Amino acid sequence: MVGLARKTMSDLASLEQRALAELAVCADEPALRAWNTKYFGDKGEVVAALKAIGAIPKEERKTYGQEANRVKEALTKAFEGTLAGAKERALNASLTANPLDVTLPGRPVQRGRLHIATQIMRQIYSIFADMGFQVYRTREVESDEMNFELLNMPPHHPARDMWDTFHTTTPGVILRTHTSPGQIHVMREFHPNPIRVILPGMCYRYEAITTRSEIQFQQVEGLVIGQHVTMADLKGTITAFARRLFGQERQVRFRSSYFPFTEPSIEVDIDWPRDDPNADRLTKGTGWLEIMGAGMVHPVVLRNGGYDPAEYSGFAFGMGPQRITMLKHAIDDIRQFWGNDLRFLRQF
Ligand code: FA5
Repeated sequence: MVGLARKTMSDLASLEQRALAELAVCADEPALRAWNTKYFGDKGEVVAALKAIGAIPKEERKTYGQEANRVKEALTKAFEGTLAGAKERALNASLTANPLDVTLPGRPVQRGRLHIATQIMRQIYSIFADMGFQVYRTREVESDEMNFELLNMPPHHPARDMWDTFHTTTPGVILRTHTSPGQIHVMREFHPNPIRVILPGMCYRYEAITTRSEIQFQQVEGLVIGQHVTMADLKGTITAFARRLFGQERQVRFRSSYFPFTEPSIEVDIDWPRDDPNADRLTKGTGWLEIMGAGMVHPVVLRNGGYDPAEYSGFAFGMGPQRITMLKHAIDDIRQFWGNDLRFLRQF
């Protein structure tokens, strides 16, 4: 038994020498990994030597065990040191082969931005929010009844010619031509409370596409209903809005007009700086630019929304943010808005 233990002790000594000698000639990381498997893998030699502890006679087991563990520690330490050295050599070699210039400027991160249409909508929301208006969204696919009839345009009313639309395959279901049908939705939901909302959203018209007209465009509708709402409130609200958006020095002009759902109806113009080189072209020589249609809500529409015209009155307005943006930024073709040309969009 003593002989076996002694032999095993000398095996440990030769195992250590052999392992260290092989480690010394490992040239790179893969070679080191192979060495590690040979000695420390599941069937590795060091692992086997440790497993052998149990088979050593009791009186020698302690000495053998201590020696086996010392060899294990020594080899582990030697392996880790050699591995760290190999990694550092590999890193240095790659840095020398592909030098890294830390003084080079970084690659700029491409930053996105909001579409110009979104920017102007947010500007409009914020101006009206300051005046106590809520944003109310309604559907883009509407019934003929909502888009026309309840807004005081029965079938065959000549005013329908102003708003030719897209029809769906379901009779009486159309794409809305303006945000005004939203007025009926709001009134029916809010009745009998007072109302102060804006209704933004996409509208659709079946008309020739030109530099000023698209078949798809945004509108922002406004609706105020209360018990003593007058034309003075309409004029004050719109003037405050126009000056916030275009500049405090702007003059605002109200012209009489016609919409079936308002009475009286008006159109709103702002003056255009005469020193602007585009002034003549934009204003057709008049010095004034139209920004929206508006008026006092027609009694028929109030009634259709559930409000008694003897008790309630209100005003409404509707504007086209694309046309307004064209004025603000001297954009000469409305088709740019949905054309997805980054050269155009990046300017804003
Ligand atoms: C209307 O649509 C009315 N519903 C506005 C209104 C609301 C009046 C409430 C009174 C009370 P109009 O058809 O003029 O009106 O359109 C309003 C705005 O939408 C226009 O001034 C214009 O800025 C914009 N717009 C109309 N058609 C187009 C189009 N094809 N392309 C781009 N913008 C358009």
